[in-house]
Amino acid sequence: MNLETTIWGVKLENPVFNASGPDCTTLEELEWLQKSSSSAIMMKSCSIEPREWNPEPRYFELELGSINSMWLPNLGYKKYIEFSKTLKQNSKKPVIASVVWLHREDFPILVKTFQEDSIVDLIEVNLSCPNVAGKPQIAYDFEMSDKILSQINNLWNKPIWLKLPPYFDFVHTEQMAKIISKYNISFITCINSVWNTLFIDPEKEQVVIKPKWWFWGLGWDYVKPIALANVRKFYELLWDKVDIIWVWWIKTWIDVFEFILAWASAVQLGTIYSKEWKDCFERILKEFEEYASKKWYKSIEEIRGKLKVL
Ligand code: RRO
Repeated sequence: MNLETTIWGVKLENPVFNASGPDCTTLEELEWLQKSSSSAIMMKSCSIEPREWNPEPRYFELELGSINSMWLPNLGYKKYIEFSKTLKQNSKKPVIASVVWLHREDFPILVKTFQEDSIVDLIEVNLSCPNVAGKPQIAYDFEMSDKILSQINNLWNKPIWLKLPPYFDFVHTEQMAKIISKYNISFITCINSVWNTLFIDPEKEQVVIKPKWWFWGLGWDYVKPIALANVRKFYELLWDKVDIIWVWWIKTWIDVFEFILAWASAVQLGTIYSKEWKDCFERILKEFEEYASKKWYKSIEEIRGKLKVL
């Protein structure tokens, strides 16, 4: 089976790579990704200044998913510009930057510098980090999102995509789709963690993680139906304007198959990558390929968007 897929002209050997989340913060971690079967190297979302981790416990695994409140730990954008050069020297794998703001003026600086001074292939603008205390997720503020995109719209030559939070009502998905279609956005990631969730350990009668007043972002099986619905709805609204839609709550080959059916062109591994480390790419791809071949599919394109409706 031909596993190749393309994102806005950037060819990927297969549709599976890491999410900008766990284990993609240091050069050593990124070099591990380079050696793995991940089809691209996605770097951790970065800010202007370096940031530390939130106090522990900040990550917890539940039966059906993981919760995190990492707090955007990263080494500062200048390091990722350096890393991208080293990574591109050593292999042809696409390298993807991810940028995030803490102050209003940050996005234009970050996007412009990655456009001009780095050799990354693609840039993700993270409008949905859920874990910075006192900062709302930007993509829930439609006026602010519009303003930010208008500020950075003319700064890009490299393709830009947006990482979005989940939307729970069509009205909001439609509002965001309208904004996206005004600007030069190539694709979007659906969905970031579902923020504002709480888990209680009944034995200890206690919350399980500490930062941001014990509330956190939820992922994995708990959020899969929400992620699928967001991919599909954005497909219906933007299929002729935004090329590719991604997700990152992937655990098994079944998830890969379902998200591609719903119209994702590629998928990202977050929680499973932090759990199984780099071997998960090869395992999931092999299982996916076996299943798709059994159904006589010969390419990703044959599967993409072919979800049957009643
Ligand atoms: O670092 C984090 O706490 C984090 C980020 Br930037 C993000 O986009 N999504 C998430 O669940 N955690």
